[in-house]
Amino acid sequence: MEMDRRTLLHGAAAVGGLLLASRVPAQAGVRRAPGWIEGKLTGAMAVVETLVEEGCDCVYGIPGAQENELWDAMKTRGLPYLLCTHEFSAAVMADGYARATGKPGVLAVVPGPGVTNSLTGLGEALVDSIPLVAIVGDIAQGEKFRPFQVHCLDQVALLKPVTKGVFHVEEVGQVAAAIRQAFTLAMSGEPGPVAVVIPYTLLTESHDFHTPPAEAPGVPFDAECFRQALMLLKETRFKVGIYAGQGCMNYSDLLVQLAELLQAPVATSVSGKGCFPECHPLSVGWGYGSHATGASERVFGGLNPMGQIELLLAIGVRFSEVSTGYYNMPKIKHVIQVDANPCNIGKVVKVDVGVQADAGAFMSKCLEFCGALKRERDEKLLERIHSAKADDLRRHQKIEALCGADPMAFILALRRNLPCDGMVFVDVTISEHLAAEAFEVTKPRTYFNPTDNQAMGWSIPAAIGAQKVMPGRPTAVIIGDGCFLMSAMEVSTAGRENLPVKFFVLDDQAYHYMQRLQKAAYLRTTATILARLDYSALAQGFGVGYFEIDATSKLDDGIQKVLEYPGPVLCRVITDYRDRKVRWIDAVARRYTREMTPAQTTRFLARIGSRAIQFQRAND
Ligand SMILES: Cc1ncc(C[n+]2csc(CCOP(=O)(O)OP(=O)(O)O)c2C)c(N)n1
Ligand SMILES: [Mg+2]
Repeated sequence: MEMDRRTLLHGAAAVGGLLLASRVPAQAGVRRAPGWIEGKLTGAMAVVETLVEEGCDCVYGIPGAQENELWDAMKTRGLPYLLCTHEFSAAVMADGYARATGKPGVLAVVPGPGVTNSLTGLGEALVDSIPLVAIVGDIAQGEKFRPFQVHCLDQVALLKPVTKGVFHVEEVGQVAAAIRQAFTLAMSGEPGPVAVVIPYTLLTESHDFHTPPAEAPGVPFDAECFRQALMLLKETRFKVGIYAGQGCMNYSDLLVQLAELLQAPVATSVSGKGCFPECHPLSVGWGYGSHATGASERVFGGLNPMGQIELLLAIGVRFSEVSTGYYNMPKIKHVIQVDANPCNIGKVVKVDVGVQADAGAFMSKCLEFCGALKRERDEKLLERIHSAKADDLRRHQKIEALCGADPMAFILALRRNLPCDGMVFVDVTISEHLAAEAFEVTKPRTYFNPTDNQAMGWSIPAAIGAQKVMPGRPTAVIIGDGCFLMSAMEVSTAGRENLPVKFFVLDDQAYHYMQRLQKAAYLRTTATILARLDYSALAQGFGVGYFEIDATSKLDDGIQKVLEYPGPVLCRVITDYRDRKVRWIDAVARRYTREMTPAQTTRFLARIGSRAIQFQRAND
């Protein structure tokens, strides 16, 4: 039976030595040690004390009758919080916080609509392996239960499919331990979201707490498989290439050392962008294959047989649909896959050796064998990467827009003007694929994209969530006008709090992404035209600054002005996609077409044929 994503993550949690409990046992033990939650506290105070002990810097969400006690306790204790406009944003702000800091993000929502609104954001975190702790105030349960309470949905059942696990607290004495276990589970093995559901009546009850610190989350190290991997890596006759993902995000230095030791070109997944500096002479940028950068295709195989990699070392990376352009990567003779979650290993690509290990532990161990692994500096390889990257840049620099701004020119201009430690949040616009190719990322945790759930509207709350705890870090959003319409109200939060996020809206009055997919398959577009918005009036309404860029030639100047503006800014970038080639779309279309059955192909060709001869094609 095919395992679903949640089952896979459970696998990781169980292997990490932590068993998921549906009922949290009361804790007892030694007193007064650091990290303990001690003393007579209400349930709400115990939640807050535990959050403080776990290093939480901000709670995102919206209060309600079932959680007011908690919000009041946060205020009393001085735990920072951020009120958002919708619980989708609460989950996504916590997600942005987690991606930017590396720590679990925390959201607090009411049951019923609070929970259902948050599900899309939690789902994004689940499939993108982002650690979150969702605190849900439930309706009264147990002796206090009454029929037909407001928000009386089954919160636990709703949360289960979009989390690694749900803890349902049944007694006030379990509260602190439940929050602790949630943090541990969120971070153990492959990270992910965890929910703690607390009936609101427990938040006002008191208890004498003696809750110990939780065990640090860990990942087992498979020493035997490491030995086998080492043997393969020592085979200098195989040209080796590294494919690195989000699992490497904390270990950029180790990855650089390992790549230089092995003289291996490095490609990353989309969510791995930044774990290896893309300005490094061994970097080929994002992905490997015809959907990704031209440099990766030339160096990893496909176009140039001389460049063919024979041994792929995949570290902390899954071969997901988006990053691989619908599983479009070239086949590589030998593969070593290293992952914290053993269930991810060999799932998409057949591997010679799979090593369950934390990426950092694996790379550190490899570096202990530097004498045996060292390869000669490969001038030819470095030259090939250099010239392939120069070719890519020349292609990117070609302006295709006739009116308005060229989207690729915008991406290059934003990169030129945003400092390298600035954070950029890229939404589900077709430009996400242009940015993945051309937005050069040199530092970890500076480039963010909702990769595997592709939740439109994600970038606005994610950027606000990160900016809230990273004052002084320049923060930009790249969002299409369609995605903007999904979460635009959240711009008012940036306005209210004066969080200086710069929202660049690529306005083409259409779902261009869908138009590209539809035109290729149907020779016409359906349901893709958007409203003409008055962005200036919106900015005024949200209480943020406003700028407009209407030509490619005005990009640098316009972006500089936006970045220099002291507060949040809505910037409309009038965008002309024209027929700019998007390698990802073309590769996915080719791959998809190859997989059609003969009957599907016949139907497809007949439809295309009949529509091609229509004088006027009805769009939208
Ligand atoms: C919540 C959600 N609904 C629908 C989709 C499908 N979808 C992906 S991209 C897209 C259109 C994006 O349009 P826009 O934001 O204007 O970006 P553009 O490509 O025009 O730059 C749609 C409808 C999705 N990914 N997520
Ligand atoms: Mg659009």
